[in-house]
Amino acid sequence: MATRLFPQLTPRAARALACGLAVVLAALALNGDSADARRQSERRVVHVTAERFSFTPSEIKLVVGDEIEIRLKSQDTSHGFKLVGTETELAIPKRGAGEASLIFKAAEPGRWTFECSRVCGAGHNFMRGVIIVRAKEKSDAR
Ligand SMILES: [Cu+2]
Repeated sequence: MATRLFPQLTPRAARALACGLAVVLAALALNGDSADARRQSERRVVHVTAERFSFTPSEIKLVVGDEIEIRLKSQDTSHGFKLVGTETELAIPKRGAGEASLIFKAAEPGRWTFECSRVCGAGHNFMRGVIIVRAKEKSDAR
């Protein structure tokens, strides 16, 4: 009897254990998914002010997977925003004439320089900033 019972119990116990593991793994995966979804739905808006001859902030720090909206406005004359090495370039209207906006997706780690693309005066060539994207770490999981 014992020899028949034992082999019957073992697969059931194994199945129960496997089920428990699967549930834990599924819960982990779900947490990861919902955290990502939450980050996407709460797309951060970064306000950047352009002014002779700087951008404020001039450094934007992101983590891979982040997606932000950059809203640019000027405190004086019209400026431009060019993401060096890309096709991205837009005009920033002069003060009081509205904002320019773009979406930036941090797909991979790296540094992206941006600069003013509209000659705005003597310090125009120094008018730049950088977007720094670092790799996602386990401690970033929320
Ligand atoms: Cu300029």
